[in-house]
Amino acid sequence: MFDKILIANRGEIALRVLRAAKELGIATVAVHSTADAEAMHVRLADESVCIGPPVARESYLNMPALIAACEITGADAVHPGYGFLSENARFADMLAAHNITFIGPKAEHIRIMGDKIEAKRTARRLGIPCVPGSDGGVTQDAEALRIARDIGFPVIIKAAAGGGGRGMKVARGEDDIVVALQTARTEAKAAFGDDAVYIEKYLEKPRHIEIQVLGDGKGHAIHLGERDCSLQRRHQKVWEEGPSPALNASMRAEIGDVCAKAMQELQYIGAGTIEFLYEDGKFYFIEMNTRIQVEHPVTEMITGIDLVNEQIRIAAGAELSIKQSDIVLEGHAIECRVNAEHPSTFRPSPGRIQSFHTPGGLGVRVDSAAYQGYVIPPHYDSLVGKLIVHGRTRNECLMRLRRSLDEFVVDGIDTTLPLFRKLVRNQDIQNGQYDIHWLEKFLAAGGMD
Ligand code: MV4
Repeated sequence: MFDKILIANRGEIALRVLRAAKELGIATVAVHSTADAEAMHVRLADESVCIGPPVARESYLNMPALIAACEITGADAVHPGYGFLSENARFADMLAAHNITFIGPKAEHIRIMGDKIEAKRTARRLGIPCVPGSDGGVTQDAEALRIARDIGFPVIIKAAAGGGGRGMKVARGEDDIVVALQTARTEAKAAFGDDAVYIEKYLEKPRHIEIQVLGDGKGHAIHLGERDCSLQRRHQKVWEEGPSPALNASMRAEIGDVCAKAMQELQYIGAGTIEFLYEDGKFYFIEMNTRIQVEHPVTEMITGIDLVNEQIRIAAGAELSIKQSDIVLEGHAIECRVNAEHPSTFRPSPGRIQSFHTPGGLGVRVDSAAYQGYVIPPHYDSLVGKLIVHGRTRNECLMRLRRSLDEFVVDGIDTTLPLFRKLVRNQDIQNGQYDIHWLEKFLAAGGMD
């Protein structure tokens, strides 16, 4: 096992990793920018190193500074958390070259999944169902038109280097395809320095359902059920829950087994998420994330499995501590991302938290690095904390969530708490009847006015 882990992140996920490391008896090193000197992850770590100025490019994304911090402190492994360098294959390679373990998958698998064309080709080869579309990249108008006619309109053109919703263009008919292809390629080149794009059938009203997987690269891989992340605004997840209100046990077992077998075949190492669009009873692969995700506590609450503990143990060479038959999904969990943003305009609201009181009680978990008097810096994402609530049934979970949201106090800044207090009382949400466009429509219709 590792002696000392360096956590290349900040905020609630740095605390989450710290806690897992402490339970394993592993010493921790926090890194921080000058803006984060007073941050909770710095206070709770055994040691800390300042790695640069507030701007992330020069601190949390600064690979040489992170390697130097490992060498100064003698850390033998790095946990990247989510965001920042968590899906950077060059960082994984660089750590390996310095004999430091990257707590995550092989660089090769990060690289494949980072290229959305390669990811889809790999998924298809592994027997994962994909959205109908081009076999690889598309460059020519005639080729795009032929594929679009073949799969039928509407189609969507996506950047190979994109993901998370950046650089997508929908073409509703033959007249749109040339402009959509050109615009997508130009935007992809400008945003990612790579103009490779591919075409898919555009699904009009899908849900976003993702399967959590764990592999040990030693012949074992399992799935831990799904999370429904359909409630998003501008490709930012707002509310995640598991199990999905749209699935039954046999559909879950079927797609879960496909994913687990695929990860076993790939010899995937660590935690991963396979993202699908789900429409009319069918799953369509879109992307795979090779990191721990923000919403991982939903899965932890319904399985009882500590995903970060598994990540660390697997990276240290251990086998999976659980087999598929040990995974029993119990009850229901919902996560609300409480952001420092205005609840209807979503304008960022950094500043000093005057008063901070988190809810508690049975089935209630708050993952946050905030505290009374903490000043949220303007340089990073606006997550203040995650409220995760568990119940034996979805209804019990909703009841407990309603009560928890009413207990939660964050004064001094705007937060998205009022949005969640509305959502948890909404009839469609209570019925579990929503797709990927539901939240934007709710907001556009004045749901928060
Ligand atoms: C799609 C789609 C419809 N059809 N692909 C957006 C984020 C990126 N990960 C994939 N995205 C989409 N891909 C096909 N073939 C609709 C979206 C999409 C979306 C997906 C998940 C959650 C919210 C979304 C909001 C708008 C569009």
